[in-house]
Amino acid sequence: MDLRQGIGLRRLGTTADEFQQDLLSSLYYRRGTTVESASPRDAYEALALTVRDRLAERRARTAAAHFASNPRWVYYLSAEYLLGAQLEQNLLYSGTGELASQSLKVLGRTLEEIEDLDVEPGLGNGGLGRLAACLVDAMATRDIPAVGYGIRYDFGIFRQSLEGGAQAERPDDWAFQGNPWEFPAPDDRQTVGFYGHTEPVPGSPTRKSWVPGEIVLGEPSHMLVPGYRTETVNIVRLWRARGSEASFDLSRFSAGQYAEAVQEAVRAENISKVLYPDDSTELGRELRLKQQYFLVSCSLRDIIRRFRLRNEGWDDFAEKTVIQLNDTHPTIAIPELMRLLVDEYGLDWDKAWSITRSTFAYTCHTLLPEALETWPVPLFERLLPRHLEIIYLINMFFLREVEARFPGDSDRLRRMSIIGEGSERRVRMAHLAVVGTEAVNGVAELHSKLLRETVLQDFADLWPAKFQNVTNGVSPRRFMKLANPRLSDLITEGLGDDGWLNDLDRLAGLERLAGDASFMERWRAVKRANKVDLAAGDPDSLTDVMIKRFHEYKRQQLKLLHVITMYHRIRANPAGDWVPRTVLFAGKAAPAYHAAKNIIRLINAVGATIAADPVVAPHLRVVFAENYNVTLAERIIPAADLSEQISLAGKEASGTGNMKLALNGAITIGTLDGANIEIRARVGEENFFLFGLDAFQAAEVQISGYHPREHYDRDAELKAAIDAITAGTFGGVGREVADSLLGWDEYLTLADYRSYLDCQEEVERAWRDPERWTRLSILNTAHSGFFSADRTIADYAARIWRVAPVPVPKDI
Ligand code: NBG
Repeated sequence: MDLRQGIGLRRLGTTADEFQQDLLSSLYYRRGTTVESASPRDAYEALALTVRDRLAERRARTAAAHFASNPRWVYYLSAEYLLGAQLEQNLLYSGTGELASQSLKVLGRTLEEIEDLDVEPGLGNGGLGRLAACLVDAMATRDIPAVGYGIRYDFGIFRQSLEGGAQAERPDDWAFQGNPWEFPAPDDRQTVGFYGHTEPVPGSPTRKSWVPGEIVLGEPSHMLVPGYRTETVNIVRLWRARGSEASFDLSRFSAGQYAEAVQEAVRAENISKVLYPDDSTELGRELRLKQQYFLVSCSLRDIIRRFRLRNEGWDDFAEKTVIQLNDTHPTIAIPELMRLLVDEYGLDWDKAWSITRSTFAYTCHTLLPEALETWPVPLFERLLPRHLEIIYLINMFFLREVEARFPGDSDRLRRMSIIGEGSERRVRMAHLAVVGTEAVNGVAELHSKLLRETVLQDFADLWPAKFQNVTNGVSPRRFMKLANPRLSDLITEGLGDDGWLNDLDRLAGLERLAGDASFMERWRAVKRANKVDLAAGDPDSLTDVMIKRFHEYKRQQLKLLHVITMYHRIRANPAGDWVPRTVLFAGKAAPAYHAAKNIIRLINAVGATIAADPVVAPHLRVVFAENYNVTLAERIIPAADLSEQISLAGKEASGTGNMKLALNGAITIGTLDGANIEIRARVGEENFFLFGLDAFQAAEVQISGYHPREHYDRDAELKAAIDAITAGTFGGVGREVADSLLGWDEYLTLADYRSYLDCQEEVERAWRDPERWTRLSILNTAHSGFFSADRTIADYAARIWRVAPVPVPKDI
């Protein structure tokens, strides 16, 4: 089949004139407006469409190449994607930035003003969602045939603002004005069932038929995911829930019962209405499970549809398909594929199970027991009756396997069962995910080790080869080139060319410049200019950043105790030779997570007290940047001097902000947690500020009985910091924070306080020597090349997916 002729695409022009022509065409033909009346929004949309066309052309060639080679596909299932702003990225990836700036003049606009209209789709909570975006970027860059599947939430992660120093949340109506980057494909609509009952199929012991009680439509649209410096353009396909035609009740409407008439449609559409703003606790909400099944059901049908376009029968399915489960959220895909194969396509159980098991792989992103999803059996039974039956069968066969390996070990059976038998029976999604997949991976060395040795130990005993590690990575395009153009230019100059942008190990070449006086001078100037741009505080102060979701295990409260102690020290000795610092916090707290919100309030209260204190304010400033998102991260990271990665060891699975900051020349102060360990190993012990208990010691402390008060009683500065809070120094705010620290301090904040403070003094000694600091900074960048998402994808491709790149010829 020769697809080359089939495409017959007109090549889009690459000259300024042609680009401008296309821009005007977009304005006239697709926006339906004119130059004279074009609003900034019109200009933005016309430009977006013009750029999008360039990528769509590559997309068409990618699809043709993939179709012709019938490759093994990677399907990435993720409930979250934090894709970041699209315009800037797509200008870079299509190489049209310059053309765009030039052409916009015809509309009397500048690129800068247009870029402000480009709203980022905030379809994720934090690390997990942004990782998904970095990985799809790297898959395209590595020419891996892949589709990312997700949910097109109407409302993304809430917008955060501060009201009286407290977090306030507003809905994020990100696509209110439309989204020019999206291609709706209503013809690829899928039908999803919920509730109802199952009926036996005569003559078959395992096959059943499910009669759902509610039907919802899933309507996809996709966004283009271009690779960098390659022809490949992959897609992310996002599902939006719709009521079926039958869900509108015309007779009720005619009778004036307007709300009742649309009730069913509204119920259906609620499924993709809003992203759950919580990435750490199981919400126990029916709607969340509905979202998960909705994503999975639509995506699997789409995957099968795509498989059948090119293949017949089922023998090749697992050969041609690998489905990566991004955390447990899409785990219901395992029983769903079983249901499709057994009930709908009539395969026998064993065959279906062997296909299913070799199709899926699972990435775990947490160590917090409360973040491992479980669902009450009665809820499952009501919402997905057939799936529960299938899970019971999977569990029965699985437990037989365990019993055969460990005869008589009933305790082990109880621990490993997919159904937890506590006071309430629950389906353990992580167990299902391990049982139903070929590979399970953690996201950093320590995390993978702790998974094997603690959380999933029984499973690792049973199937040691199944467990792997793939250390996370980040996109150097977004977090260096786009976020930090000054540094990127300097690096390119230092290395001689910009090949490092998709071969990040080449940053190692900067090592030889780490002692070069003029290079160092310019490195410092870049950092300073970035700080001026950020305008968070004195650009000559040490910019100390802690940017991440608010969670007690991440220990923003530890940073805060440091700030309060500095406040006390400066007040006690105003004439001291203080290192000026700007402490910048940014991050959201889950709306129902009161302890985290209390910490935000306290940060702002402490910040206000310091700002109002003429003695301390010249030396210390606390800034809380509202509404942390990808766009804001891109502004803060390039300006950071010090990267705070201070979680209690053994709690942060990996972290990815730590990687972005190190790549941008910030130096880490951190614990031996998550990927910090690997960062330290690469950048060198002497170029990393280490403090605190390690994971083993932390576990020991907790086991042997931890008494936070002992630290408080023993350490006068710590006591003073906590007493200041309880005494009302910060407007009476934060007493709950103090109470929890003194009462139980789940994450050993007080145990690590002294070590952290000592380490901050080491930081200041280094800072006082600008030569030394600059060298540290350059070396951090030079040795962080490993943390490219391109390397992460190479690892997944080689060790988990067993897929090879399929380059897209330029002339196809
Ligand atoms: C987060 C971890 C981070 C990790 C990211 C990406 C969840 C459930 N987990 O440590 O907390 O970097 O996943 O792997 O969001």
